[in-house]
Amino acid sequence: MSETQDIRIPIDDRTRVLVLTGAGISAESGLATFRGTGGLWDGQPVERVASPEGFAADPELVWRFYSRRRRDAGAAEPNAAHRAVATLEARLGDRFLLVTQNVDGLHARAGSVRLVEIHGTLWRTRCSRCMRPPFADAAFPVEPPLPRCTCGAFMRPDIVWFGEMLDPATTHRVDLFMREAMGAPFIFLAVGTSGTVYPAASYVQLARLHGAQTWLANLDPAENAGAFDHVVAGPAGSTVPRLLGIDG
Ligand code: BV8
Ligand code: ZN
Repeated sequence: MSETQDIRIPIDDRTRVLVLTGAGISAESGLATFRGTGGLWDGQPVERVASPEGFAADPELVWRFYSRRRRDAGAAEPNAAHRAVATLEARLGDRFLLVTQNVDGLHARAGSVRLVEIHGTLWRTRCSRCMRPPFADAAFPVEPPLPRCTCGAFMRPDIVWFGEMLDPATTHRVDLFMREAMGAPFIFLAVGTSGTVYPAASYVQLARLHGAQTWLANLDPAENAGAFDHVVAGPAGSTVPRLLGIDG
C-alpha cells in the first residue's frame, strides 16, 4: 500500500523499532547508490570490485575503488534522515536498533550508537589472510606498494563482499532484537534500499514473522516492496523525519 506524504508511523512508549538502511539514505549526502543510474557498480561488474575473487585477481583495482569511496564518504555529511534515525534512538533507547548495509560511516557520525554494520565499514582494514584484528584506517592506497600484513598477505577493507558470510556477531544482534520484540508493538522500517541483497533483503519477512508492522521509505519501488504493509515514496531526507515525527 503506498501512503500519502503526511502519514506518521505509530510509535508509543512500548513500541520497539528496528530500522534497516541501504545506500539510498546516503544519496542526499552526495554518495552514489549501487544500482541507480551513475551508481557505483556502473561499468564495474560487482564481481571485480566487491568479491574476494576480484580482490585476488586485481587488489590494486579494488583498493582504488575503496579508496575513492573512503574519500567521498569522508567528504560527505550525514543528512536529515541519518539525524532523524539517531534522534529516534535517543528517544527509544534499548527499544531501538539500527541495522545498516552501508559502509560509509554516516550513521555513526550522525550520532547512532545502537548500530549494526552488517556489511562492515570503509573505515576499518584487515588482513586478507590471517586472524590479525581489524584496525581503524582512513588511508587511501591507490597504487603499489599496496598495504601488506606482517604475515605477507595484502591488507583489505574490512567489508563483507559478495559470496562472503556476514559476521555472526552482527546477525545475532538483529535476530535477538527481533525475538525480544515479539509480543510488543513492533515496527520494522526500511529506508533507501532496493531489497536485492541477501540476507538483508529477507529481514522484512523475518520481522513480519515476529509480528512487526513493516514500512518502506524509498525513492522508487523496491524489488521487495510487496512485502511491506506501508510504502512511502520520496527522498529519505524529507520522508523519514516526517514519518518519525522528528524535525529534520
Ligand atoms: C552471503 C559491501 C552466504 C560492499 C555489499 C541468489 C539469491 C539470493 C542470494 C544470493 C543469490 N546469489 C548470491 C547470493 C548471495 C548474495 C546476494 O544477495 N546477491 C544478490 C546480488 C542476489 N549475498 C551475499 O553474497 C552476502 N553473503 O549471502 O553469504 C553465501 C555465501 C556464498 C554464496 C551464497 C551465499 C553478502 C552480501 C554483502 C555484499 N556486500 N556491500 C560495498 O559496499 O562496497 S552489498 C551492497 O549492496 C551494499 O552494501 C549496498 O548497501 C547493498 C544493497 O544495495 P542497497 O543498499 O539496497 O543500494 P541500491 O543502490 O541497490 O538501492 C538504493 C535504493 O535507494 C534504491 O531502491 C533507490 O530507489 C533508493 N534511493 C535512492 N535515493 C534515495 C533513495 N531512497 C530514499 N531517498 C533517496 N534520496
Ligand atoms: Zn596477516
